[in-house]
Amino acid sequence: MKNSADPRDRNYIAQSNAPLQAVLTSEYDALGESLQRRGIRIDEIVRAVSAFGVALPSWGVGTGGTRFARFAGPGEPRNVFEKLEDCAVIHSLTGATPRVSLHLPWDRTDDFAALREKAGGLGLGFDAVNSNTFQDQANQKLSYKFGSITHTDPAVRRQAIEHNIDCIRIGQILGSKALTLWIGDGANFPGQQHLVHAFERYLDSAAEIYQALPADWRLLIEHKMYEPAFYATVIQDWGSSLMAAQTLGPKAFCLVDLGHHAPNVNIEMIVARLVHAQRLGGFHFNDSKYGDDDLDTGSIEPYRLFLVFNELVDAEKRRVASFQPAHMLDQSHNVTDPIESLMGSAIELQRAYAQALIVDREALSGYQQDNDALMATQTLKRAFTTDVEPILARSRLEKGAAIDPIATYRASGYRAGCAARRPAAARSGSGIV
Ligand code: RM4
Ligand code: MN
Ligand code: MN
Repeated sequence: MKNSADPRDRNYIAQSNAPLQAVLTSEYDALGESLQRRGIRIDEIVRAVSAFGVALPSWGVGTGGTRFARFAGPGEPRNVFEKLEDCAVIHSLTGATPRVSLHLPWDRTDDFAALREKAGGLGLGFDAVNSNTFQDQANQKLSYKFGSITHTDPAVRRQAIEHNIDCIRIGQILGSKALTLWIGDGANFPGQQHLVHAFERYLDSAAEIYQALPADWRLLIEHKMYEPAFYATVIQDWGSSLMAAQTLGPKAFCLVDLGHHAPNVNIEMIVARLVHAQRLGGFHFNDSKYGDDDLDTGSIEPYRLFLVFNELVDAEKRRVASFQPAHMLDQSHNVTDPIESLMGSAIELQRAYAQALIVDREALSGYQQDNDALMATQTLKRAFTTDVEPILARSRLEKGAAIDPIATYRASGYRAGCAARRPAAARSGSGIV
């Protein structure tokens, strides 16, 4: 195929889809018949999947790094405008990523109104804005080395609070409706920090940020078990997060980053608890094997992802009050083309969602009632092992997106074009981005 097409061009996508359509139709029809026998209407699942969207992390379109090194990829975006262009490619090809979540000050520009306009022109909107008080920026007055909004020095706390309020103001220009608050504050040594007082300082500072929220905004409190603090992190678990949300008020919610728990923790159960408390505010999707928190969604534990979605669909069907969790990706791509990883991840989320939608919930609840553990678990497995790819592909086709997004992207030659257009800028050699 030609190697210099615009992957966002509808005609190019349609041309790429053409040879794949006959096979898709026959696979879709076969799946439709099989689901029909299970009492499920395939077009309803397609409709629900089509309505599902996940926000892209602006920091995810650049190549990530580890503490050891960062191996830059060709044609990386050099500023937030170029990041949006890559995000638009992902959305055009998958139809699944209509919004972008910005990280400040990484995405700072002197014209946020222009940025909003640029996004609108690319068919993108903005999800939650993320503040950053886990690094020092050039020309920053006070250091966050020993913490930010929980620092022992009130002047550092003030600076970090003001930064968060600034993020809200920027978010308002962009049309965001939430601020995600993740802090790296904590201790590396027993005794380093007064564990109770640090949490109290968090509550006081977060209350000031909360006060600055517009009426229709949410504060999303993100917990993380460890890193950069290795002994005790101030908001290290969903218990601390929930306590903070409940203390702050009705606009405060908990954000679950899938990679921020101890190994083997039952994340779907945390989700269920937060649903019960009506404080599940959103997700940072990714996957993790050991202590990492930024691998591609569904790449390690797809069944766990499905079980999380099983709880979400359950809550959706029960019409739980104020249940509208934000879906966002939070990944770092060290060895893949970030555009490909993000497309694959968005599709994995849709897959888990579709699988959760075809769970026979009536049967499941009967088995639960009768304590039939085996049949209950098989009911979930039956949905999980159903190949729903034709549903996902059909949804993309109907939206004018690509039946095979990664192949269509590769054939377009977009990355090589970026490499030519975007000569590498000097960047730091380590860290997450
Ligand atoms: C943290 C956390 C935050 C993200 C930073 C970059 O581990 O997941 O959500 O903003 O990384
Ligand atoms: Mn996160
Ligand atoms: Mn993380």
